[in-house]
Amino acid sequence: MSGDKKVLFSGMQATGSLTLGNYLGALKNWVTLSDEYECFYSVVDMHSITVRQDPAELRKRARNLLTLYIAAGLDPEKNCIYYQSHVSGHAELAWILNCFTYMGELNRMTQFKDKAAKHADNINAGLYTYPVLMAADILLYQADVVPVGKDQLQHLEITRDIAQRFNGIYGDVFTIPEPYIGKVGAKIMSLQNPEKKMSKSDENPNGSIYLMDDPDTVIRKCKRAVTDSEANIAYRDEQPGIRNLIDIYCACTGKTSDETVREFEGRGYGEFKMAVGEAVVSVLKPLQARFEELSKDKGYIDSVIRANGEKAGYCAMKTLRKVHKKIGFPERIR
Ligand code: ATP
Ligand code: LTN
Repeated sequence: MSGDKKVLFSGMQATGSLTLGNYLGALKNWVTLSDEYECFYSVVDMHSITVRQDPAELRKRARNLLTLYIAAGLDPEKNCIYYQSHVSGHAELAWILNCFTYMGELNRMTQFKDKAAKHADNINAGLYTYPVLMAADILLYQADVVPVGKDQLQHLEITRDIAQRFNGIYGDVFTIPEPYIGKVGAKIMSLQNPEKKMSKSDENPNGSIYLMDDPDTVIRKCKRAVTDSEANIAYRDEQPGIRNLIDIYCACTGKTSDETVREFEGRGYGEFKMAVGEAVVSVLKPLQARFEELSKDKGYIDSVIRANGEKAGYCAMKTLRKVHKKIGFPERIR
């Protein structure tokens, strides 16, 4: 936003415990991209309250998530790691963009339909306009690129539509963002149902590997992963369970699916599952150690929160001022 580098924005909700899917599909790519772009990584706590949260729990999870961003390798000196709720510009821009979004567009959002079905007793307006807040997050920082898992593509598409509509009326105000989908790990599936994505809100804890799971739990979950009766380790649609395990193995080891299939040719599922479990443990162990260490350093985390919150607020104001002017809000008298 300020230098020559292109801008990257992404965020994660502070709901539930992060899964291996969140790590391989999102966080890991964030780290890879962080040198190339000027990055904003937000803990999107305002998105979390679209479903009911326990306040103490939300606060704790938000802090853990912010700490985890750093533990995963994001340097808070180089990347703006902050809480969405600390920058009021998100809510302000979201309101404005609400007035440039059609109900017809929001009605098509599959995440809304899924979550409305799951929380039938609390289908609130925030849940419905969630994609507009997400658009505001991205457009506020004039992001060029937004790394997300495949499930978020529809929200990126609506963000682009809203930005183009706004620009069409007022001239070039917003950068039109592009999604960035990683090559491996873009959609990690549940270990118990390989047709369903691994999710932190899954009721069955055996379907997801959590980033804080201990090695025994990881190995046990991998061993119990649902596969098939083909007794053949191949990367194909007809064997979604095995394909998912290959994806996980590749994302953890950096190997390709062809290499993996060759490596395990003629070997049994039990042996392969064990190798997948070990590969996952080797990724999670250093991450957990770093997280523990950082969690103890309250002063350091607080300083990151303060400095980066201010930086994000400053960048957000720049865009907001431009937007206010374009839409005809009266100038502030200083
Ligand atoms: P929930 O199921 O509670 O809605 P979630 O696990 O889908 O949560 P989000 O906070 O919505 O998590 O997602 C954070 C990021 O992780 C997003 O970029 C999302 O695309 C990515 N992601 C989530 N689940 C997976 C998955 N199974 N595979 C790959 N990427 C994922
Ligand atoms: N909707 C996303 C989280 C999210 C996000 C964003 C991701 C909110 N704002 C901006 C990328 C950019 C989710 O549920 N995973």
